[in-house]
Amino acid sequence: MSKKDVVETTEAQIAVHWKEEDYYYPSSKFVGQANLSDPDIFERFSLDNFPDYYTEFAELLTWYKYWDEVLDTSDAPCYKWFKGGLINASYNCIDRHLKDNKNKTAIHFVPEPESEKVEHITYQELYVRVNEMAALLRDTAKLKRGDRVTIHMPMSAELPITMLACARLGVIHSVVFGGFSASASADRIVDSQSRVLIVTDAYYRSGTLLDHKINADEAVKIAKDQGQTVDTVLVWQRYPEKYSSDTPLVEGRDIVVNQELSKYYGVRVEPEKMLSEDPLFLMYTSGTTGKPKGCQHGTGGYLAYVTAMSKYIQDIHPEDVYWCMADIGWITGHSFIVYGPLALCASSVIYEGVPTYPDAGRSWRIAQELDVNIFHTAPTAIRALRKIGPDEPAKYNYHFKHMTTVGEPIEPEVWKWYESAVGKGEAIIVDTWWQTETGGFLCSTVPGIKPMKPGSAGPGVPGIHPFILDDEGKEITEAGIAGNICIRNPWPGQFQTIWGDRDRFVKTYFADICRNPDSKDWQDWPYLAGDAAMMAEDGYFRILGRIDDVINVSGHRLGTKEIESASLVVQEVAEAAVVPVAHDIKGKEPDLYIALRPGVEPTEEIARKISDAVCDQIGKIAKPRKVWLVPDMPKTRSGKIMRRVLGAISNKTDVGNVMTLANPEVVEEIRVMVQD
Ligand code: 6R9
Repeated sequence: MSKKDVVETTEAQIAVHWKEEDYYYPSSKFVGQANLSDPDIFERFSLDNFPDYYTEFAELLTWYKYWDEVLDTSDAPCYKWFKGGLINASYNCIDRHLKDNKNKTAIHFVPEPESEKVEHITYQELYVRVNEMAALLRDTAKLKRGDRVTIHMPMSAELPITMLACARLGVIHSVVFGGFSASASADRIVDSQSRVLIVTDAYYRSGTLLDHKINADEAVKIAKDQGQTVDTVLVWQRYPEKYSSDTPLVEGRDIVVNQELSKYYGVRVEPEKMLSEDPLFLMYTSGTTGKPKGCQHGTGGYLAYVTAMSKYIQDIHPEDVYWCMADIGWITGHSFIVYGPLALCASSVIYEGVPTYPDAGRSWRIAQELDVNIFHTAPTAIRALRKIGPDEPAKYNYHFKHMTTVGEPIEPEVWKWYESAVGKGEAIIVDTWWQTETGGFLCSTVPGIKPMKPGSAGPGVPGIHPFILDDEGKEITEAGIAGNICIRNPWPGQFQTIWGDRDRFVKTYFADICRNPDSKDWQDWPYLAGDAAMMAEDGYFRILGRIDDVINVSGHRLGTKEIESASLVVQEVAEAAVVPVAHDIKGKEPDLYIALRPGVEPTEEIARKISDAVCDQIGKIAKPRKVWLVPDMPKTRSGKIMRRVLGAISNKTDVGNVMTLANPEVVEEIRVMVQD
């Protein structure tokens, strides 16, 4: 086990934020309509019945051929779920709904400018558009089953259309969050060896139409320098009639999708019959070292899992209008805007802009106009909406039956405002704890069965068996003691590996707690999530935050190493250390400490240059709260930077005993600089 001092930090957090809270019970109206209200599910999904209980999830899908084996563990911990089964994700999200529901809205696309019309795309229209796009990908871009393609697009209806077109062909998509920089896109192009990049030329963000095409040119250039050639860039035009990007098209490389599609009008593409274990997509996420990890998700297992979670935890019925505010460029958007809701034939809302633009009522106007009744967002958005418009929800006529929070721990005060103001006391809330790696939920209450407890995610969802280990790798069975949360069993939504790096996959998530590295038995390979948590007497888990070097900014995971590496590109920088600082809206923000090279005078200009370098290389979401140009880093005698001391200074908490450091005097100097 890593020797990170989980208990010390978490107890401090608990003292500040967390009190044992009362339970909240779902209304009988909710329970009466819930997709899952039979408590026997926990009995059926006990480990004695593993892995067969997961066939209940797989049966929610339409298969060309059923599986030969539920779970193949012969290459543990790389598992194959529903092995031998044949399936297509695009078919399951679209074609199978046409017979009964072709005129139903699949996607409501809400552009950021309120003057623009909302686009309502029926399942039939989605079918037509996905088929035509699939034909373009196959015939113009020459993509085929197993190829990888990088998609760097903002929130728009064209993004799920592109993803589903890839899935139809068996092409593995890798979507990069739209707000990420060209360099982040390039890293993912190189790692996934994509020869095709798909982008949108422009998009709206807080009232400004941003040119996005420019990032594509830059990304292709950087990727080429790193040895990966992109021969085709497909450009969706955001407003083909009104606006086109100033960034010119590159002859022989760039193709305007909107125009090219005219060649494929009316073309239909048979969905590829994929093996259940074939990869569906890659989703890159930050890790403890600089290089992002390409989490590889399979087809049948992933789709079965997110469909079941959408049905039983999100409680989506076909007649619901469901709005998840996340960005499709993150796992939440993949699983709970696109694949899960569409597999269930729901109507899924996609909103281009930020929830608080142009004012704090925007989200509630959207909910009112579209009759949204299931709402899904993150603590960072809830905090922002609460801060700028605590009384806004009451002004609008919408009614949620169900709400979700995801991405970070939610403070009980914020939870209560969410429940009473946003939910108007009528909605149940699920606090879903999970990760990019896990595909779908791990801990949450089942809304029709278990009561809610503000600040706690809840027990493992049916089929997931969590437990806590201490730093020596011993199980903690007592309630109320913080440790490392782990999952005893594999599950179908679990990622299959890190793209191209099986060793890193095993090392990061399993090796530290593996009972026998040669074993092919799943019981020897519990999953280490990398979060600190504790279990209460009632079996509910309270998630306390990351134990590795990851900062969760507004629900987005940023590697401290990524930010540090970005700042080190600035010539004058000698050393960099990033620590998270509490922020009342974003949850955490990075504070960047910099020691300059000898002889370099600290200036505001250098600080700005460093901050810009971080934004350029990663994106604006990584922008440091402040760049502190310090005389030296506090270090241990073996030369390790004491990030914990810097974190205490940034957060104005006790730095503890620093006398054992190699340079204790610098701590006071930095403290004065930061705190006074
Ligand atoms: C889905 C998603 C994963 C990390 C995870 C944890 C934090 C997510 C949470 C939560 C407390 C919740 N996290 N949900 N912490 N309560 N309900 O967010 O995926 O971007 O990979 O982040 O987010 O620390 O390990 P991802």
